[in-house]
Amino acid sequence: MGKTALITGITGQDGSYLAELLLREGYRVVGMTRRTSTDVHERIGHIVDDIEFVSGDLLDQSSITSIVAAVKPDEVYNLAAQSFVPASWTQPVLTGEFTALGVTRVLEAVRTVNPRIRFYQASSSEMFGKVQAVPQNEDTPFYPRSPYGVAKLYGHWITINYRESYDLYAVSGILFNHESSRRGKEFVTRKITDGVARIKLGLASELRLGNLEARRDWGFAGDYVRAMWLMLQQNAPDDYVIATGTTRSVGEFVRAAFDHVGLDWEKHVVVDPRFYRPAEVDVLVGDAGKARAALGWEPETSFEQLVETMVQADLERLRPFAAV
Ligand code: NAP
Ligand code: G4F
Repeated sequence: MGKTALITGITGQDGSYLAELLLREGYRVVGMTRRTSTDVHERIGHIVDDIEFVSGDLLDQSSITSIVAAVKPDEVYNLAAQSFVPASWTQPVLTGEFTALGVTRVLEAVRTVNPRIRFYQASSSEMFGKVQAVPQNEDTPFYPRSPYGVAKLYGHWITINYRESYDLYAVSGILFNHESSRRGKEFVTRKITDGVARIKLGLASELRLGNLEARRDWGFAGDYVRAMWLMLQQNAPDDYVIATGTTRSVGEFVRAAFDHVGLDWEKHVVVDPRFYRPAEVDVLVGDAGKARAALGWEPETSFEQLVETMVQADLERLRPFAAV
């Protein structure tokens, strides 16, 4: 009998890649989704018949506990969250409810239903915020700079606390930014590749962005979900940083994306202070040495491949709308 995995956040970018990986590994995959009046299966349309869906919400303890009891998972991947950093300033309480307390609700369900279930928490490099060391690893002190970062830090520590209090196999993956053609269009990489494709196809003339100086350690989401799975296959639970070890500015991503279609970015990009943040994370770069040594994990996709793949996917998606 294959294992059963329960994924919260299965309709998101990471949920879609993780579901694909677990299906390839022979798992029964169950996805928790919240009720919506429209179809949110865009990212998992190609595997929707291979997944079982259950209806629940991070805000609702009883639905989560009932789901864990009914599904009987071997592994729970808690990917659901309010994940867009700017929205955490406009909706700070909701972000705390979803992204912080939601973790406790899922952990409570695991603890009370079956403490042998293995649990993965989607922690974030946003917790390093105003970085206290370069590069950042598992021992770097945290200094979050947004309500989202603060909420993720709560989720990180409650995961460790449940591991230590109840002897759960509960791990926190501290993942640096990871992107793909399935990334939400509000995040900067996808906003850029979508904008570049629109400009190239004559559907737009400018791209308005905020801080071009911010630096991120960008990897490919498909590589990062493999690390999540590996973290739950070890003899003992532990926390890991997952990153490429290289950092690029938003401006460098912009230039690479425009270069790919042979356009001059300076003719199209407009810096718009509306996209500045009340407090910025200036630079992130991770040291994934521990994951490399213990999990055998390495990123397989380069920055250049990531940018090209994303631009190409947006060009193909938008081509039917281009003027002939
Ligand atoms: P995403 O695309 O924004 O997906 C978020 C998922 O959470 C969606 O499936 C969403 O469902 C679900 N969700 C939100 N609120 C919910 C609620 N109240 N109840 C149930 N489900 C809810 O995020 P992602 O990029 O895949 O990231 C996955 C996780 O990793 C998140 O926790 C994120 O914070 C974390 N993370 C991401 C990165 C990154 O670079 N991508 C890095 C570090 C950590 P709907 O479809 O219904 O909205
Ligand atoms: O793409 P972003 O919105 O991602 P951010 O804030 O780094 O957060 C993402 O990565 C985290 C891991 O570190 C995750 F936990 C989180 O859930 C999310 O997936 O912004 C990246 C940078 C920022 O410094 C921002 O100020 O890009 C800068 N930026 C410049 N112009 C912009 C824009 N960001 C957005 N979203 N939109 C702009 O127009």
